[in-house]
Amino acid sequence: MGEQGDKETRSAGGTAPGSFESLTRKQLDQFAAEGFLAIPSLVSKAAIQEVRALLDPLFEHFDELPSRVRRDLGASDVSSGASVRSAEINRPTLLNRRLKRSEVFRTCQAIAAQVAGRSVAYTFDHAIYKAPLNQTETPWHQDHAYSGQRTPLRTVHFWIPLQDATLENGCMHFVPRSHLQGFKHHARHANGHVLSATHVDSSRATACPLPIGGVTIHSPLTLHYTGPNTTPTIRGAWIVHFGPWGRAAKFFPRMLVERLGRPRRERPDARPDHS
Ligand SMILES: O=C(O)CCC(=O)C(=O)O
Repeated sequence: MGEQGDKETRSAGGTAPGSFESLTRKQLDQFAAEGFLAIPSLVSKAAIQEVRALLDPLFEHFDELPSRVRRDLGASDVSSGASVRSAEINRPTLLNRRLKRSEVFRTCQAIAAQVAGRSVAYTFDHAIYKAPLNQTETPWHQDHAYSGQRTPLRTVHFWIPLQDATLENGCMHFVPRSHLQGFKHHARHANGHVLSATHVDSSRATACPLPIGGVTIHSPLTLHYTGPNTTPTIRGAWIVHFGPWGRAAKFFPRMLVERLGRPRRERPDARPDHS
């Protein structure tokens, strides 16, 4: 994990919510240079448990959620009737608005503003619960592939594990500096909603195991991957994106033209509004 494991953070003083800590200059430089950052202790265990208590009930009733918000990223095809392997809920903040008032959300938004160097607002979130003991990996990809835009939006993406994240249960991996190498071609998985970057040199990848309370941050062009969950317990993660202008950015005339000008097959249907 090398320097990515740098624990140095400093207090931001009285303006911040909860246990907010701001990034150091070194961490900001590291993010800009590498395209990702692992922060081993951003929030308390209690703050993560607050999120888990809001997300768990949604996953307990996964089959009853509207089909447009839930997917099994591990299903081999759309018609598979097998038990869910990698359950994804899109925009759980719409299903439980308390998520946006959580300490974790507010802390990540404050950090995103620091990274972006300006105020930011929510653009997208999803949550993924990988079932115990299954072989579902989340393939290498750039989040930008799901956006439907040609120009990457200047968003900041948080991956927030809901327990310790380990090599065994599917922690995050990144290809350092891949955000500087442009947009890669992605192939669509047979199930219709998972995209996978082709020609990734993962020999340079960095794995980012984290204790509970830690997060990783990456940019829309940073190549990333999570491994299968080989442990006997669920591996949960909440993923939240922030950007300048928030969701309004997608509706700027230039962005609309880009989206609508793209051939239908290139537009995302996997994670609506993923940016
Ligand atoms: O949590 C995971 O397994 C993968 C999440 C991810 O890759 C993403 O949100 O882009």
